[in-house]
Amino acid sequence: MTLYAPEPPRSVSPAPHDGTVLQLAPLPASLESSLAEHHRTVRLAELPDPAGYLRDHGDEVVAVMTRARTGVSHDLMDALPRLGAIVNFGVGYETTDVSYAHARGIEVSNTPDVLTDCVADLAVGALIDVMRRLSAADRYVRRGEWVPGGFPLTTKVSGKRVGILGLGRIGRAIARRLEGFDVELSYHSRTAADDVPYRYAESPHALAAGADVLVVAAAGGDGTRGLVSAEVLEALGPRGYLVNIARGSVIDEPALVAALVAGGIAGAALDVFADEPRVPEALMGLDSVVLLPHIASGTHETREAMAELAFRNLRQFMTEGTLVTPVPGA
Ligand code: 8YV
Repeated sequence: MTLYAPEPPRSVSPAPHDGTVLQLAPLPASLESSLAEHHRTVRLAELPDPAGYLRDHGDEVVAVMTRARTGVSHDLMDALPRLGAIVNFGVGYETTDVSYAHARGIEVSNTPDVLTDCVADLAVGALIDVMRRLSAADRYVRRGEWVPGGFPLTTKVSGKRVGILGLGRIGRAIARRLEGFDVELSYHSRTAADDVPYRYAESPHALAAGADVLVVAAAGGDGTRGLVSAEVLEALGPRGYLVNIARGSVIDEPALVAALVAGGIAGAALDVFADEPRVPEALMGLDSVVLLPHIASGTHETREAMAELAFRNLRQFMTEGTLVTPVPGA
């Protein structure tokens, strides 16, 4: 359907930000219908000539809805002179240059908190999966191998040393859950936190060197790119496990693949990859690796809460000119 001249919504938002909402990425159905119901919404990717639309109608757009994989480029911001808000469906927003947006007077929002529980739950589940080989054991039973033999022994989770890279909301929620497993917790983040009982490690390398499991919970983007390097993986060692529920970019993926293939680390549970949805072919046959399709926030409850919060951000911007959960500047 062409949306050059969208149907007027049932209740167009009043000033101060009357105008078109440009949707850049697919969103949950409930969010898309709220958008269509309340705001003039244009889905850029569905237009026959997106560049032509931006040229002829770019000055009608006051808000953009996007998600982490898509973000908003400099060129797109430049093409939308009245743009005032970039509303992200998701907590991560590393694909949007927030400093550039702020310099142009554009505010950016994300969906913090509402997904913390589910992402932390999945991190713990993935950690147990890779150490106890749940997915591998499931495949073993399905292949009919249980009858002839016994499944190889695995690695105990409780009592281990777990290092968390990035102690933000999600890192803290993972740590809280793991306290129940009597693990020894340490962490590394840009600055030490004074309100947690966990040991602070001065660097990712020091964190990995003192951990049996390294859990990556740091935000993506240039500031954390390749933080888990070949050297960090080497420090984690052949008995160490890696869990990543953050962003593929935080890990040097070729180094990780090489370490897993060579037994440089014991295993990895990965919900995120450098070039999603592509997963390195070399990992496909490894039982020491749990491969997940970026599902950490993917429950009905959490995606609905994310959709609601994203919509509340948009609505408040359109009616009052402010955002509910704006992201901070650099
Ligand atoms: C989503 C996420 O899978 O919120 C994030 O940053 O990575 C996940 O919750 C997705 O990116 C939502 O667009």
